[in-house]
Amino acid sequence: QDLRIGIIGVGMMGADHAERVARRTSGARLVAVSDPDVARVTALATALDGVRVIDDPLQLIADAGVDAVIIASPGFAHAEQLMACLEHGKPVLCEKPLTMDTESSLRVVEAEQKAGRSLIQVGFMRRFDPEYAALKQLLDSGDLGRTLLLHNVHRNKTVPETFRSEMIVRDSLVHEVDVARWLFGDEIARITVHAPKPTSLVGDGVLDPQFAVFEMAGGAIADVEVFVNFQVGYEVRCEAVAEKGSATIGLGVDVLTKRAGHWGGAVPDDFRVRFGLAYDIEVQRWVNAAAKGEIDGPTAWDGYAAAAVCTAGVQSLQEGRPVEVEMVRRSEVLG
Ligand code: ISE
Repeated sequence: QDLRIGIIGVGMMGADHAERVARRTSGARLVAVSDPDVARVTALATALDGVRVIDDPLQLIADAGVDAVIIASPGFAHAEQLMACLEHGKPVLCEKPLTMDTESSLRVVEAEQKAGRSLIQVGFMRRFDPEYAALKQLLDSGDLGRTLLLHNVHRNKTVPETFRSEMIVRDSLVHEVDVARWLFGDEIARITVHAPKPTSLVGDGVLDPQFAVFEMAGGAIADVEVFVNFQVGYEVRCEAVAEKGSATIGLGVDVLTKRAGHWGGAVPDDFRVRFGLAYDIEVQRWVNAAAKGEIDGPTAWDGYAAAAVCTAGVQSLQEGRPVEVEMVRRSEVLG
C-alpha cells in the first residue's frame, strides 16, 4: 500500500516536492498539504487530484490519513513541527535548516533519541546528486590517497531581498557545511567567514559574496565561495585535492554546443534544475525507507552539526575572526 504523504509549506521547494511525490515517486501518494497562503495551497491541491488542504500544520501531522511528512515550511517553524512528528511517530523529510539555532537542533536530536526511532531525515540533497555521490565513492575508494583540501563554489543567479547576510550562511553555505562533513567523514572544528567588499547589486548591508574556510577536526581544510547574486545563473562546483590527484564535479559541461565562432552550454536558473535528479532520488529513497520505518540519508545529528557550524559562521562574519564550533559530543547524546 502507498505511503500517504502530507507536505507542510508549498512555496518554491514544497510545491516542487508536491509535484514530485504526486507524479514521479513510486510507492507514495500525496494526500494533504498545508500552507498559510490559502490561495496558493488551494490552487495546488486542486491541480493535483485527491489532495486535501489542512489549515493547521500540526493537524496535518496528527492526521490518521497521513503516514509520513515533508516539511518545507520556513526554518523558524521547523522545531515545533519536527517535535510533533516525533510525538506522532511519523517519518519526516525536513528541508534544511533543521532548526534556526544550535540549542533547538540539539533538543530535536535528543527528543528523537528518546523516542527510540530514527524518524528524521534532513534535506541535504547534494548527497543524492549522482556527481557528488561519484565523488564521494572515488574519495572513499582511496585511489587518490587521503583527501587534503576541498575547494567549493556556490552561486545563485539572484535571491529575494529578504535573503540577508545571515541567511547566506544558514541557507546557502549550510550545504557546503554538510558536503565537507560528509566527504571528509569528520566534524568542522573551526570556521572563518570573510566578506569581501560586496557586489553593488544588492541592498545595503548585505554581505555578498562571502568566502568561508572550514578547519576539520582531523586537520583537513575546505574553502567555499558563496555568491547568491551572481546574475548569471546557478552554479555549484567542488574540487577535491588528494595526495595522488584531484577530482572536480559541477563543471556543467553536460551539453557543449559550438556555433558561429562560439562554444558553450547552458547555466540553469536555480537549484530545482541543477539538483532535480538529486531531489528525485532523495525523495524516492526516503519513501522506500519510511515505508519500512527507517531513514536513508542525513540524520537529525547532521542537521544539528550544520546548525552549530552555521551559528559559529554567523559569529565569525560579524566579528571578523575565526570561531570555534561548539558542539556536544556525539556519544553524549546518541550513546
Ligand atoms: C536555497 O535555499 C537552497 O537550499 C539551495 O540549495 C541553495 O543552493 C541556495 O543557495 C539557497 O538559496
